[in-house]
Amino acid sequence: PASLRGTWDIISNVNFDGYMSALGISIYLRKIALRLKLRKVIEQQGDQYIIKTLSTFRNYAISFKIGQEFEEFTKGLDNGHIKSTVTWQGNKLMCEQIGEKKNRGWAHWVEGDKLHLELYCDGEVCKQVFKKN
Ligand code: RET
Repeated sequence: PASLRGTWDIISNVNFDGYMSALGISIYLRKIALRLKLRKVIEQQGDQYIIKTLSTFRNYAISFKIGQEFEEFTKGLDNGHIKSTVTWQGNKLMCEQIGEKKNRGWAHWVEGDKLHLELYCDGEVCKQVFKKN
């Protein structure tokens, strides 16, 4: 699959509010989050990845190895403790996040010069698209 590496800036964001509601994020924080221009910075060396979500308000970063479960604390999001595993499913980098919330996870993939991200939680799907910076 195409490399996800690089700096990516958001160009569309559908149902971020529904996803954040499913996470149990307060209306106050959701209003702030909805206004942010998110940036993804993805670093990769072999099977090792770092994915940073950057904004003027708050940043969030995860670091993982493909196929290896890791403990994720979603600090500043819903502050949940989850067990996450990232694998390739075809051309998609998929994460399963096991914890208190049902059907939680995400998928990242590249199509042309765009990075696509779907965020899942409890039946809600948020779709974000980023263009290469
Ligand atoms: C922000 C601002 C504060 C409130 C919320 C946020 C959401 C961040 C999310 C990050 C997802 C990161 C992923 C990384 C994996 O590769 C923007 C920090 C709720 C949803 C999927």
